[in-house]
Amino acid sequence: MSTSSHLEPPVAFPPGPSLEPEAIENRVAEELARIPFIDMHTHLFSPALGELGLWGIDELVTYHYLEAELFRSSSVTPEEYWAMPKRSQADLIWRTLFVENAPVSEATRGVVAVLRAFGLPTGGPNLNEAREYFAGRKLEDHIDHVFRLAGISEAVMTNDPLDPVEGPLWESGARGNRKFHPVLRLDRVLNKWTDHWRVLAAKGYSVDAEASGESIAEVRRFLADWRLRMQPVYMAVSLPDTFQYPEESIRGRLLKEAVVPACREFDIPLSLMIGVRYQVNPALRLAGDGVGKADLRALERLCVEFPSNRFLASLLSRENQHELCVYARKFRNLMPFGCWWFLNNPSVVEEITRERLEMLGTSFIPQHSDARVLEQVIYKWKNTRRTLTPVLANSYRLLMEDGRAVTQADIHHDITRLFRTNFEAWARLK
Ligand code: RAT
Ligand code: ZN
Repeated sequence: MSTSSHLEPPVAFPPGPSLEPEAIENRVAEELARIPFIDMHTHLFSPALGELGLWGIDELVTYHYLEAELFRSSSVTPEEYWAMPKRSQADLIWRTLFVENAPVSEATRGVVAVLRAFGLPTGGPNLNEAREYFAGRKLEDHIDHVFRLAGISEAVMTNDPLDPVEGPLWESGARGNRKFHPVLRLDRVLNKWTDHWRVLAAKGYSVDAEASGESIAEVRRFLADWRLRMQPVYMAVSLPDTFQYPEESIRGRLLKEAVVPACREFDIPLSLMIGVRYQVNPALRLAGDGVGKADLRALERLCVEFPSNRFLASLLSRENQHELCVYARKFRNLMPFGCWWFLNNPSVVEEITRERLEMLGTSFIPQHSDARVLEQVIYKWKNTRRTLTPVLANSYRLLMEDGRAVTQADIHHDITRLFRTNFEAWARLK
């Protein structure tokens, strides 16, 4: 069982001697392992939010990234699959993707890395031993252990006030804690007003189907109430590839007149995750979304119109990444973050991060895990460290070649900035 700990607190580093070129890669790897990261976007939940928090082997194996892969390698139909109990779904995915085929994809390899981290068999014919192991874990201790193995000190949640299960938990007193920061996620309000305005109305806000009359002011009251209740570190929304701003739509008005002003008033960022083509194959449910290139003029207009707002931005399309860097060079209120979802593969992460370092120095946030199942942070952060070690090392080697000495203190400072303080400063955590 691996017990390696990454969680030494960040320390001020004496500058020290300049490093030899051959030493760079090891020093980068050491600092990446030593500095506890902040995972600034996940779908994990603090234990106070009860059953919402997913963990354990059956959840890991039925992750929607793996469900998408199942349907390519098995003859099971989505309808047959959804009718199965979770345990049988996990057994089928294990057999198909891990026993009958070598698990070489990013998402399947991730499960192998997690099993390995807990000293469990990685090539067994079934999941019995893993099930037994997870059944014996106590959640609070397990969370500490997992965070240590992943090298993270904190995870930022995704909290939906209109979720019929989650909303009432907050209303009856659930809170974030020092390990789990809340985020006010607004997809239902902004993207699905027609289906959800009645939920707001039922909670006592005077809103209507067209978001007319008092609706905008009432949405602001709703945001203010939830800001007090949840203390979110930012507000967030995922947006389609067709997103435009300004836009003659309910979303356009709510964004401009309620959400953006509320973020400014509360001095928190708005996270825009743009580029989803929702439900291109609805039979796959959560795995049914696709990707499309977005028009980043929308982001430009938001940055221009609201210079005193801070925007976190993650773009789902690989084709948007260079443009995002250019916009970040133009607008100091724009913070690119993460290699989101279909981009979180070593080949693409390497390319995007290299480009960002070249264009933005260390003024961006390289990654978030997007973990939906607790133990996923172990493999997702392991992969980030492994992929970024040579990328960062190469930047320092080029710098040395061009005539500037590099010390361990430089490396420590930069990695702390990338994986902690850029986010802390943006979200006013410190
Ligand atoms: O990566 C994912 O799990 C996606 O399904 C989405 O949840 C995405 O990350 C999001 O936050 O909308
Ligand atoms: Zn997400």
